[in-house]
Amino acid sequence: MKTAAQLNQQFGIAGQLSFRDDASGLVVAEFINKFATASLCLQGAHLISWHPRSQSKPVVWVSRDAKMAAGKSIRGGAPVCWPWFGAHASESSFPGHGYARTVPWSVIESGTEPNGATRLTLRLQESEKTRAQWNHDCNVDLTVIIGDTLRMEMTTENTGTSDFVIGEALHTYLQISDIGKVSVTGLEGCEYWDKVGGSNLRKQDGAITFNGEVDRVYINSAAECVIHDAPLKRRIHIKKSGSLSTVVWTPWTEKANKMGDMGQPDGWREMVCVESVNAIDNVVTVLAGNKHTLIVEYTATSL
Ligand code: TA6
Repeated sequence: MKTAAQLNQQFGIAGQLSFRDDASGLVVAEFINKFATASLCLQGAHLISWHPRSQSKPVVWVSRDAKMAAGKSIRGGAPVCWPWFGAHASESSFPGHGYARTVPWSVIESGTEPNGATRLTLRLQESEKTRAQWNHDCNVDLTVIIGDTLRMEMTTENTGTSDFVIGEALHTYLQISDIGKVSVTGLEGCEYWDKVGGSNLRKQDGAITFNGEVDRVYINSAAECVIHDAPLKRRIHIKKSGSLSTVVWTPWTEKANKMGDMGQPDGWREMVCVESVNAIDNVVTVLAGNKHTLIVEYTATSL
């Protein structure tokens, strides 16, 4: 693993992108430009925060109780779920949502976009540990572009000689005023697996509103979603490609209290997850020698 000093020398961009050694022992990339500020932990290529200058509050939520530690996922931000989503199909001892978010990633490129946004690309570092859970020849890269829009591109390249199937997600936590005062549109009429109280296939009727735990995997939809947040006088647009599932999740009180890191006592009320996913009916077969890319763009607009 490179030190922050080595990364600054090779990939730092004066006045835009720097790397620091966090007290946790992890390395964090700090972004600052005319559009926004953001931070990203190299472990898991985990975007922790994104705050466009046009917005009074950050758009990506991170728990005030979030802990950073080697091998542990961070509560909030945009966790990378890969190479499976949810529980492993057969190995209960394997981590939920895959291992990508808790292993080291290395920086492979940085740069400035023509409009002044800041770009960083990282690659998952394979190890005996990852191979023990996923024994396929592949590269997994994540590119983040920090601007007035946050763009994230996750590419899986099958460098082997046999096809393989992945489940994946950018499991992003969005900052809102209060879960009881927002709605999510874009998924009207869409079928979803309702994970609350089992797993039942249902159809979305109208906008999504929240008055209890919601944990839904919407399937066969490439739709753009919008979070409508009147108290914060904003909408958050979530536009994706290469993804046919969308997960909408709030733990509500009981689950949040059990999790213990959602920002006691009610930090969970200030976030909703709208995740760009390929899961269940929409897992992806990556043919030998081919690539698959999931792209999502987040934009906040003021009302
Ligand atoms: O995406 C929703 C979900 O699968 C929920 O069921 C809940 O488990 C959430 O992810 C958080 O998972 P994590 O492993 O980050 O605690």
